[in-house]
Amino acid sequence: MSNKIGVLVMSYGTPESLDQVEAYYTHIRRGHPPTEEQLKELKDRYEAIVGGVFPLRANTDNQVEALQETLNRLSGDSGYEFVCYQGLKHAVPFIEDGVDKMAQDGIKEAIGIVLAPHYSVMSVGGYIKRAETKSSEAGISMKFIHSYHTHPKLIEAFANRVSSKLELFKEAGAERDMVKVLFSAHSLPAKILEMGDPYRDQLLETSREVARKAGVSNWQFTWQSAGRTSDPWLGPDILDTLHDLSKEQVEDILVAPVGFVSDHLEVLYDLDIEAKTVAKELDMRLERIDSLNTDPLYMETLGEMILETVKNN
Ligand code: FEC
Repeated sequence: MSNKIGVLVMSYGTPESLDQVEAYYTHIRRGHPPTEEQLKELKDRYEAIVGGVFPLRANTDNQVEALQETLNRLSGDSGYEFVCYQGLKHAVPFIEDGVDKMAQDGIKEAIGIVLAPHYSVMSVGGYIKRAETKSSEAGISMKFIHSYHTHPKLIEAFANRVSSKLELFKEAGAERDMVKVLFSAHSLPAKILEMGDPYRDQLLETSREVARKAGVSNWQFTWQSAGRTSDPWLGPDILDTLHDLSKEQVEDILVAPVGFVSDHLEVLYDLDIEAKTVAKELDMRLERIDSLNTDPLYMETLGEMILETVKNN
């Protein structure tokens, strides 16, 4: 008889339509509605990327489906059957809805994983806290994966993407070593460093390993997508980094947003529109590596982390 394990696959979440942006933004702001101006600015960004379509929703659906297939393939005849449930941080189905669904299906044992490789108490920690509270109420025994930022298959997937985009620069006549590879991730309030949070160090480890695997020596790390609040956020921001690099006569930039695993607003707007515009003004060429989405190496990273957690318990 197979032993059924629930997998709560957690991701950021996105609205389904422009008229849901206000509720979504209010949720991100912990119940404080945005001003008219903030709301308009966010809607404009969504409209700019794909005319009101929200790519993160389909990407998360596809990742959850691909992970379930990968897990059941990798687990072979181990006697485990994995069933994946989606739980989103800021949109339906919320994390709590995913846990409820597991309970309705009679799941007693589960694993929680977030579609973000690096741990911060303010990011992955927040997902886990909500899932932990709800699963203990529902009588489900749930274990969590906190990070997987140096998994060899994750590093390989990012390194493959860096190498293939560097080839494009080469074809266009730029020497490989002259292209500055900028690893990036979502900024967080700078106070996390005083709290001894591992987020920044984990991101630097991923960047170092991807650079090593892709044979890149000309790289640096930069932050992106800082929130619009009065607290200081981790920097330098990518737009400032571009200005600094331009002063150093750098002409070719490849951005590798290793803190993200999907195509969504922070990649399609903040990098593909905003950063590209600044680079153009500075007379630089800026390209971005493709997002992982359902890359089999990424799915196997998640699958192997989950199987290891199940087997170690
Ligand atoms: O495509 C989409 O619809 C969603 C794109 C999206 C992703 C994402 C990932 C992360 N965030 C993280 C931290 C914060 C903090 C705040 C914050 C605010 C926003 C806003 C939007 C937004 N985030 Fe996000 N984030 C995405 C979208 N994020 C929209 C609100 C407007 C703005 O500031 O741009 C500040 C909250 C506050 O005001 O208190 C903090 C982190 C990640 C990466 C890890 C993860 O995926 O969970 C960290 C995707």
